[in-house]
Amino acid sequence: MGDHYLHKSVTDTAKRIKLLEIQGARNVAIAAIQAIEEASKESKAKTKTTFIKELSEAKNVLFNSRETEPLMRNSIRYIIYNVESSPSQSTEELASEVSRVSGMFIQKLEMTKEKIAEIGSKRIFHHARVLTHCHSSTVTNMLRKAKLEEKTFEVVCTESRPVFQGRLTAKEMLDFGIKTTMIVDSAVRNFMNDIDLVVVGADAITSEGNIVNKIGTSMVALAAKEARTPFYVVSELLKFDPETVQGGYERIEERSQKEVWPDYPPGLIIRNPAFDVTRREFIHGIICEEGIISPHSISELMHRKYPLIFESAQF
Ligand code: RUB
Repeated sequence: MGDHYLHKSVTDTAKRIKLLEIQGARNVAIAAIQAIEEASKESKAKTKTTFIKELSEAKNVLFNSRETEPLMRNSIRYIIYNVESSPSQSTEELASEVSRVSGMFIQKLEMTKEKIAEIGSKRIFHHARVLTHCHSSTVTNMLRKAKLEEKTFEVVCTESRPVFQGRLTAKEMLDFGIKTTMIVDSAVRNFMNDIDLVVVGADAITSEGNIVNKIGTSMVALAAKEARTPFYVVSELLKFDPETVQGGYERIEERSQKEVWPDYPPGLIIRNPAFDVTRREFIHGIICEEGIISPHSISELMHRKYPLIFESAQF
């Protein structure tokens, strides 16, 4: 590895992300940013070139921990872009630049989360029955806000097989004092006629306005469309994947068969994609920090609001 090395915070964080000890796009991105920051604070690099090599090795390890995480990629590339374009050559100064940009990014994520909650909670009306799939911290924060506004509503959570992130959602809802029902994933259509609106998170938003979220989301969207139930995606704009503008497809992570059946019989083929794509025609609106927008407007909005995301996409 020459005179540069991988910091333990990076390898540990990548491992925890892979094992789903840290889950959900926002938590994954924040953990990755913090790992990069810690690594650069303790970097022993003597030159800017070595410092950047360390950063890009850390980037590769973190990017490989989970494939479908453009928020993490956008944040880390943006940090590296700032270091590359800094006039400074001193590694101490570059490490402070990493801290500055990391802090700014995390603060931005906090602000967007609150803004989204403020906007989205208005769609949670009195006595609404809200269905959600998997666990999205952006969704649960929005529902918490609606509850704090003293609205009475109930939530239906799917289990979200194979690793049951729906249980995290259910526990959070109960902690917030929200009436909560859990159903198995395959019961969604059965209950859809009793649901007033569906809210799901996103791991990625593509240039065409499609969204990538936990496996099964597209089936929930299909059932919602059939029942004419509004289907909202609740997501910060920084989950937009600039690579999709250039023709790239969002890669869908395929996880271990053992998550589906730990001691599966030999010879059996098991497929376990973590996410699927919900096409924009199924999406009523994307609830983001800029308001409730049509998925059609995403590329234009991104170019206007976050031009640097396109510029830093090469890093
Ligand atoms: C989590 C998932 C979430 C999004 C958004 O999948 O699909 O809906 O990541 O979450 P996994 P957030 O558990 O496999 O990571 O709003 O917290 O970013």
